[in-house]
Amino acid sequence: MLERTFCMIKPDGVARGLVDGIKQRIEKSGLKIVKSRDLTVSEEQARKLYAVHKEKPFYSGLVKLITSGPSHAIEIEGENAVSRLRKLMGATDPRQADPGTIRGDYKEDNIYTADGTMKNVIHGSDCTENAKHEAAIFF
Ligand SMILES: Nc1nc2c(ncn2[C@@H]2O[C@H](COP(=O)(O)OP(=O)(O)O)[C@@H](O)[C@H]2O)c(=O)[nH]1
Ligand SMILES: [Mg+2]
Repeated sequence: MLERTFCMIKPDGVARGLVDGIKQRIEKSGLKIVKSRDLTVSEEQARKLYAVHKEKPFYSGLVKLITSGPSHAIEIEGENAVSRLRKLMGATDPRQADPGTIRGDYKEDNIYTADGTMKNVIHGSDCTENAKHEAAIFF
């Protein structure tokens, strides 16, 4: 199925200069970048993006991290784009992410911020419905 998905290089990834390298990996995998832009995520956008996590203990740290500096939003198109991007990203916890994945290869020595929020470089939608919803927040 030809699908669109959404991803965002989070402030920790942008601050480390990983935008171009990550975009090259996405394109090299055969996925097409159809839109991309720099932005700093607002509180309101963060609350929309992470609405499903609002009851989690790490929610406030998540909102704080994603709004902490410049991010880079990307919309992607390709056959089975959602699952292909998730595979390319690797596991949520970078310590569990396989070598060759974005989160695995760009893992920091200390994956936690001072207040205990997990840094994992990139967000990616988990289904086409959420991809559409998330892309509409940022494009
Ligand atoms: N501190 C902490 N952060 C987490 C944990 N699980 C998820 N997160 C963060 O919350 C984000 C959203 O979680 P989730 O949707 O489950 O993972 P993703 O879809 O792989 O990004 C993750 O990318 C992490 O930044 C956790 O157990 N502890
Ligand atoms: Mg998720």
